[in-house]
Amino acid sequence: MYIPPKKWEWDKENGGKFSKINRPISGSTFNKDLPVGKHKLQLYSQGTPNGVKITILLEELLELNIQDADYDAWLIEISKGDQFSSGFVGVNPNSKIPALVDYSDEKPIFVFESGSILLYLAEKFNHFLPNDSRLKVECMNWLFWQMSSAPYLGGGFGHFYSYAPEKLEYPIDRFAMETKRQLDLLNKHLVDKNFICGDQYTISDIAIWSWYGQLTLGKLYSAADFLDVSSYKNVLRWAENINLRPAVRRGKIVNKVSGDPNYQLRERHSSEDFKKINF
Ligand SMILES: N[C@@H](CCC(=O)N[C@@H](CS)C(=O)NCC(=O)O)C(=O)O
Repeated sequence: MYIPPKKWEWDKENGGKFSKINRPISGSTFNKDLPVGKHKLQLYSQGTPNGVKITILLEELLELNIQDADYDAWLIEISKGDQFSSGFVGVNPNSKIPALVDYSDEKPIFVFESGSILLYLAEKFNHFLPNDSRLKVECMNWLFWQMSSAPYLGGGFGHFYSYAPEKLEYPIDRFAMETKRQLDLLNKHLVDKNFICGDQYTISDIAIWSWYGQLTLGKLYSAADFLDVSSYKNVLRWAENINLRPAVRRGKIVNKVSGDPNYQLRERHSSEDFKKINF
């Protein structure tokens, strides 16, 4: 049994998969500028659930023929520590993907936190956000729900079930219970709805699908059986439906470095890049 010392000290070797990159100090560790491509929107990301939220939304905007939503997506490989470069930290002092720079204005606009980026883009282009004020509140409720709930799924359940150096019953049990409670909540919420806020597909669907949709489709942490995801029938129906959208099929493979190598587009600079993928 672990008995915490009087004062916590940083043990570089402890911490499992991310022990080489996690530090108790914020800030950059090396000097390197970020690359800048030809579009006004420059995304610095990796195709994790937080990352694909943004590429899915951008692909949805492009699907509506909004040319100004075209973007360059540069890979920030988090297992290699790319998020600690001076350039990346200059855009997001929190050193976590995704981060976006919008060069549409005279002075670049830096946007970080995936929820903030979703809202920024939805408001900028006036799509995927309800105009009706009641529905907009509901959409925001669920967007903020996702932002505060997913760390229990990713940082809690996913970390201890998949990444931690030892399988420990207590944290796995605690976070599996919370994850299943969240899935049950979504399942009840979606019983009579096509989308999270009713009939309209919004950024709250994109945010929640990227985590809970992909989890239910068996794409996260190889935990489909363990969590019995197929029992959440309404979540599954909603997740499968969204998974069929062309923009989702494209967005979810951008900046991806894990899973099937045939469905990984490490960088995206134009719609032509998807021609490399055999969908
Ligand atoms: N709340 C943040 C979370 C971002 C986040 O945790 N990103 C992870 C990948 S999904 C990351 O960059 N991890 C690298 C690290 O922790 O060093 C958001 O939604 O943007």
